[in-house]
Amino acid sequence: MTLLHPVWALAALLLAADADIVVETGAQGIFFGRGVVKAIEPGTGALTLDHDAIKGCMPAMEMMYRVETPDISRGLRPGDTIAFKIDGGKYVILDATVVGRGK
Ligand SMILES: [Cu+2]
Repeated sequence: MTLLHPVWALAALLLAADADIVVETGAQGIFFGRGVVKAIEPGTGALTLDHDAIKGCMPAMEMMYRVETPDISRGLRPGDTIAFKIDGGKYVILDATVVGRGK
């Protein structure tokens, strides 16, 4: 049996804490957020957003979200600010409204 040296155990812990999966602690339920569209995936309409903190769900960050239907992303452009509704547990955007057009 090999015991992990305490220093390496600590390093592993720090690496794990740095992983996205630990940071993006999506909570179950429906939440409302606001963010700037950074990219729109052709086809699926998945949105990369630079979003503000989503109260009760996750802190501010830039990440990609799937959309319930590609229609949600239709008409959006990078730089637009949107208000959105999200299924926090699944990271799926259910609805989005443009609140500010990008330049
Ligand atoms: Cu996020």
